[in-house]
Amino acid sequence: MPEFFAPPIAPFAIQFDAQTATLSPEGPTLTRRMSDLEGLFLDHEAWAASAAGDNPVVYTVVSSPVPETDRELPQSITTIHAGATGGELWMTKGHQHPDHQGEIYLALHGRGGLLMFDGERTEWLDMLPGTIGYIPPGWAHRSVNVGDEPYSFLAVYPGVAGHDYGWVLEHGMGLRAYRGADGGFDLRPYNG
Ligand code: PAN
Ligand code: ZN
Repeated sequence: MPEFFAPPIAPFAIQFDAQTATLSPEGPTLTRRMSDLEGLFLDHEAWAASAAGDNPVVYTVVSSPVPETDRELPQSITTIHAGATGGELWMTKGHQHPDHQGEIYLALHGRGGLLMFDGERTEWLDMLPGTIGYIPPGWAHRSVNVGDEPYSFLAVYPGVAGHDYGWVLEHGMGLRAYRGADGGFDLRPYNG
């Protein structure tokens, strides 16, 4: 393991390419396939058929080598492929940060949306290359690819943040995004 993985780490530069959505050096990459997204799409049968079929990669998350520890500021690039399951656009699982930490996203490539839910209020931000989306403390967040090519964004978050995925399974996200007419998309209530 390179020395800079262990805190405290020394200053260093990361080469960042917005077009290819890559970081160098890079840390671990997480790959989420359809089978990893159980309970998230409203159309469970469509999800199950896809997960049991070709089980496509829905998104990947490549991390920088900054550790997820207190006082560090790790970064990652998420790339969500274009697609829909039961009409619902491909998306990340979505999570809440347990101690209500804030986060910023910078859209890099493609067309996306940043859905946020604080348990009562829902917000949707259109994310086009160059858009910074601010996620205030206490807002669960999920990203959606609303286009027909991969959607990539950079995330920067406190290393102490942690990821609570159970919160979204319990509370939902307020809205869901569906493929619409003429290349657009529709936002509908979470439960149908
Ligand atoms: C992002 C997300 C990333 C994947 O780096 O973790 O987009 O989404 P899920 O974690 O919901 O699967 C972030 O918000 N980090 O805090
Ligand atoms: Zn987050």
